[in-house]
Amino acid sequence: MTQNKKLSNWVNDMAKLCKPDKIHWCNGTEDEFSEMIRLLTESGTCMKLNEDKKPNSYYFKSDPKDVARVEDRTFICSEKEIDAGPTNNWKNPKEMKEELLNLFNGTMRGRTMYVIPFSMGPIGSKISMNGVQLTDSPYVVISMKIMTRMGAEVMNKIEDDFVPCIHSVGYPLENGTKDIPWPCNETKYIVHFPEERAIWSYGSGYGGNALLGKKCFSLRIASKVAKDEGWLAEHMLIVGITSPEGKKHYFAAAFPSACGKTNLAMLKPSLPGWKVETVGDDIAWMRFGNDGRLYAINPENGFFGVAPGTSMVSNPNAFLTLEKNSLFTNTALTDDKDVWWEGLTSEKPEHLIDWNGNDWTPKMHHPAAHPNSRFTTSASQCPTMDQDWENPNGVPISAIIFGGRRASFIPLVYEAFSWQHGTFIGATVSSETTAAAAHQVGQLRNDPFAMLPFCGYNMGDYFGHWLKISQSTASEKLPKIFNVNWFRKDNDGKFLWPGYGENIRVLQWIFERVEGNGGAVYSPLGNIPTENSIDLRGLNLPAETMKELFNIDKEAGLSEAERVQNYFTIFGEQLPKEMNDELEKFKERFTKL
Ligand code: OXD
Ligand code: MN
Repeated sequence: MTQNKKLSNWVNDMAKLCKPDKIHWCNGTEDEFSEMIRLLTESGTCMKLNEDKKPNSYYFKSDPKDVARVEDRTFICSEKEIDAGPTNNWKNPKEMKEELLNLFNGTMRGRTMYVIPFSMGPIGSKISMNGVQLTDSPYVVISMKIMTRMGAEVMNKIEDDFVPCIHSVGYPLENGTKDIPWPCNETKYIVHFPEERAIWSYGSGYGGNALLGKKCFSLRIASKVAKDEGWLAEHMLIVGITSPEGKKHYFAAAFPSACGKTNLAMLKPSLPGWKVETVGDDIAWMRFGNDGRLYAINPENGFFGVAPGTSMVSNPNAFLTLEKNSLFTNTALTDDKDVWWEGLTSEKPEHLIDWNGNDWTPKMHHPAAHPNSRFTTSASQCPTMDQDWENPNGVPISAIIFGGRRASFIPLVYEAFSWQHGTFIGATVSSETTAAAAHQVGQLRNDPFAMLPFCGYNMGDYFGHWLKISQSTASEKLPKIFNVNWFRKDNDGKFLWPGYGENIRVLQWIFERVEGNGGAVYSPLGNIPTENSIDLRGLNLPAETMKELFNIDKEAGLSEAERVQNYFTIFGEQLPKEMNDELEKFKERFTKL
């Protein structure tokens, strides 16, 4: 319970609407966690994993129709349609509220309504923000306990400026309906009211659709707050890099979903003497400090990482993080009650239960784990967490890195000529799609700043906000901007760059550039490393391959310009003039090539 009138009135109003049997105010204790696990085991939703293999860890299988974020059901309901912009679904907020009031009417019948007070960012920090999520899903309660700072301590700090987040799986238990392991609804709505700063989510129990602190709050709502208040809420990992000489810089990097943000955040460097430490793997909130530098915090408290591809070889630090006290959803299950996914071991087990609950053998053609299967685990368990990862003032950012999956054209790394050019690079990020959202996989789609599904207002205005923010400080204090592409392929479709721990070689070059060293030469995309300025010692990479990784093709550049020009037309009047200026310069540079 709470003495906070605004909060208790809201909870009472929502309870009247949703009609739960009971209300439970979450305190975030271990006892509460155990009770949720008991309930989830009873309803057949979860299974305890082998204590010797994965201590205190649990396995979940979702409904096969509830496996990823649903972008086509995600809405930004600003008062004016123009403020949602061409990249978001919009509906008039009054009409949407009416629809939602109908859907939520009685949606929690036969269930408990859980009240989850949570803080995004360290509790009590000036940069943190509080929210309260109401949900009828105990799976959400335990996930929010891992992913956010949640419970009684936050409740005591909550004043009137919390973000109300209401969530229901949309499966009431009325007239004797029995519960099922993964209740959800065919109808799904993930709705944001950016002016009111409120979130309503209906029909899904999975990931970003249901754990409302993550994408809904920390990106869609926070990006709008950030625009209004003059800071940045970004889809970025944050890492600290220390050189063999003991110098340290922090980088923030934006990549579209499932492009290896978690791997880069926990990278195990292949070059001796270099150290990479983790601040965050998905979201960065950044503000200018008194010294004029940009400081970032990770608002989250855990990782909701893509399981397939994660192994002791590809990402040992993630693997060590998830070995205990973790939740696994939609992975496969081994005969001795451990989890398995594609890429975990070089040899596939003889027999598994796949994510659909069916017998599976290596002869079968479909993957045993869903490509968007996930682990949910506490950041504090990660062996590479940076000593300042919970510093309420954040860490100073020296470089911002963009990137995506691009089989061709985009070189391994290049550096922006200026902040304005860097904003253009961010605005033109595009990537081949993955399984993180429900849509076709492998298509090239524009994903500006990797924020396409996460920007809570007009994307054209967002570009403008990036341009404007640079005026808050002296230009030499701004982070330098870079673009990387780990995913370039040769003519046979094979990756040219080994990736993973070898990416330190690229980070080293970026580090040197930030320090004012590092060889760079002009290219029409931006400055690229001079020959030999990327340290390739110990890596058997033919000189030809390096050439291909940096090959910049005139025709491809001109057709990229056309692609970008077409894309920019969707922003109409909202596209800042500077973006068209940069496009013109881009064209000119390629024309001259
Ligand atoms: C995520 C995503 O879950 O971007 O982080 O889809
Ligand atoms: Mn993400």
